[in-house]
Amino acid sequence: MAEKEPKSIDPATLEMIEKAKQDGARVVFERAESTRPCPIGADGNCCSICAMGPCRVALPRGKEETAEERRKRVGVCGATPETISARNFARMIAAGTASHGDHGRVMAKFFLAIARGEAPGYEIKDEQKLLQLALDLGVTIGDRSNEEIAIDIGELLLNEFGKQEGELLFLNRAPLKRQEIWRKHGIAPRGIDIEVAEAMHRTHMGTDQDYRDLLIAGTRTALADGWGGSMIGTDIQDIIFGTPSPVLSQINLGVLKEDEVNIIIHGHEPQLAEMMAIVAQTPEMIEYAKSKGAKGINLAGMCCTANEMLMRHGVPLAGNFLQQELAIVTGAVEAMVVDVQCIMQGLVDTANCYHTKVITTDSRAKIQGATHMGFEEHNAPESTKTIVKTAIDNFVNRGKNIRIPQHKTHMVAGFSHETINYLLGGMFRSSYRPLNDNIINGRIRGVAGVVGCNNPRTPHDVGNLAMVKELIKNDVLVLQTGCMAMASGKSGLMVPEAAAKYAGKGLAEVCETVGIPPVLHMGACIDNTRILIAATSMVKDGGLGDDISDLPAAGAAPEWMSEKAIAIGQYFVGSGVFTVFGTTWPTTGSKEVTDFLFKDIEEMYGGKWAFETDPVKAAHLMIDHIDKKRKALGIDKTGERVLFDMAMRRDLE
Ligand code: BF8
Repeated sequence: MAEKEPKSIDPATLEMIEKAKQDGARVVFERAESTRPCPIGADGNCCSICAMGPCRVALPRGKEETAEERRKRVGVCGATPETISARNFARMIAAGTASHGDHGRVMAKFFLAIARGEAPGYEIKDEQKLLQLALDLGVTIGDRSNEEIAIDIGELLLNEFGKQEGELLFLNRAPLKRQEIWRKHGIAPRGIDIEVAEAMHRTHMGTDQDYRDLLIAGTRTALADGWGGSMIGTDIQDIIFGTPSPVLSQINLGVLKEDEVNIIIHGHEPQLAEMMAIVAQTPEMIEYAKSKGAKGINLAGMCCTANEMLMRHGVPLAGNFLQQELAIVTGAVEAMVVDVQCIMQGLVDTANCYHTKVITTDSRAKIQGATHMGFEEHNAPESTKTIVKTAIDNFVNRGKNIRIPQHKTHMVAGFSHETINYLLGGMFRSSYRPLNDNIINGRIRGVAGVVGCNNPRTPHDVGNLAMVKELIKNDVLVLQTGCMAMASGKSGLMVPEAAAKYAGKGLAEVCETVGIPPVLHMGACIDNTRILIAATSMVKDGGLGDDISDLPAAGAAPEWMSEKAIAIGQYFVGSGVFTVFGTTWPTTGSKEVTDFLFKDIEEMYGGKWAFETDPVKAAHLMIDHIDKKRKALGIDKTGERVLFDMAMRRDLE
């Protein structure tokens, strides 16, 4: 990033970066300046998996090497740059899959606890989705209670983690052709944990030392995330907490309130946040807040826990990943309550400059210097009340140095797969047919998933905004999750009026007719599985080929930073999707590995990676791919609008 380039496109973020400087508080933007990335590690050329190293096998940039020099450019054990690069990449996938998998496992256990009456305060909210899942999994419904059915489902899904043989149950949700591809190439995952464990074993010193083999095993591991751990998480959360439907809310640091107790919930697993939404609004807690001089309690979200709360309850979002410390810099946050993943340790240091309490709640994610208050799901209302009271008690400790940026934007979220189905087709004939028809007739050029994180190595939210605007201007409908969805929300792209303002004519017409924004918020990162299911539904509704790889569709993460993002990208590639990442690429140090991921892999799985730091150019890589797929389907003549009758659709199929 050039020195003078603004660190963010978001005025609230810029305002708080300045305030942090004035207050002497350190935040991620400053740390990113003082700690530059290691160029050898960034390219995937550093091997640190044993004590003979770390071995750095980088070829100095711009240098040509002789065959002899190349032969010698290996680690102490002889590991080649390809092995080292592929091993590092596979380990990123394993870590991402483990994170989503552990989230899914906790949800499966929680679901069982609810069904067995061991988690008072929670219930099964979406009976329809429960019964649909029972049908999908072959669980008997009959005249059994929801709880009895849920116990069978919960046990089946929990078994997916430790399963040693066979295939994951949800693989059969994919198009048949996709399932055949997975089987043919030996990448149908057996169980979730075994794929993660095997990936870690393969990447141990002296085990798998064939880069192609490592990357193939990595793909199987990633599929255990997308069609396993993450999908289990999404489905169970919908059943317990409700499947999202459109909801209006607001986003950015301006949602914090000067005269109320501000509690931020941050992380990924929503069981505590769900209970907090109830407890924080009880008369008892509101009265308690008033007794301390506050007018009420204001709950706001950060990162993916925020997305979960937004999607189901319309709880406002304080911001995305790079804004977590900046919320504290306002001086108005009584408690930052965190669970797991994407929680910066720097929060504690920032909080030390203000009165904010950083409260960890999960036994797997403690932070030195934070207050740990373990959340007990078996005693959820009481344990949540203790946390909320701690936040209220802290209101009296606020200093005078309070500044809440006056920036917040309206957004509509809640576009689950079921909701899109319903909005497009109506309650009695819900389907993706109208979407497919509008793709076939050319009003909509294609569909793009733009997801992922923020990364301080690239200006905050800039890549997302440029890419998404370019896509919708070119009639590409955009589906979003995670921190990129929040970036679009802040920029006003997630309201229906955005269609007329930013979308191309065809996409705008469809959005206006259906009443949806041109950019749809589908949830947290774990909910990227909703995009897999939406893509599968498009295939199944006909007219757009017989596999996900045939769809005029593409994926991107312009500002990614986490290992979870690599796992997600790899499961999209392994599901047949062309996927473009920005900011940095972790295998640049090995041409062979990069070529395999960017070219060869397409012949096997129908999907491949690309890397492009310019978001507009990246958008055009996606559009070119979409056009290529349109041409292959014979629907590339977008000039005239043709109304397809059944016979014509059958011909296309
Ligand atoms: O899982 S998008 S920064 S918050 S990793 Fe993290 Fe990235 Fe945000 Fe959600 Ni996803």
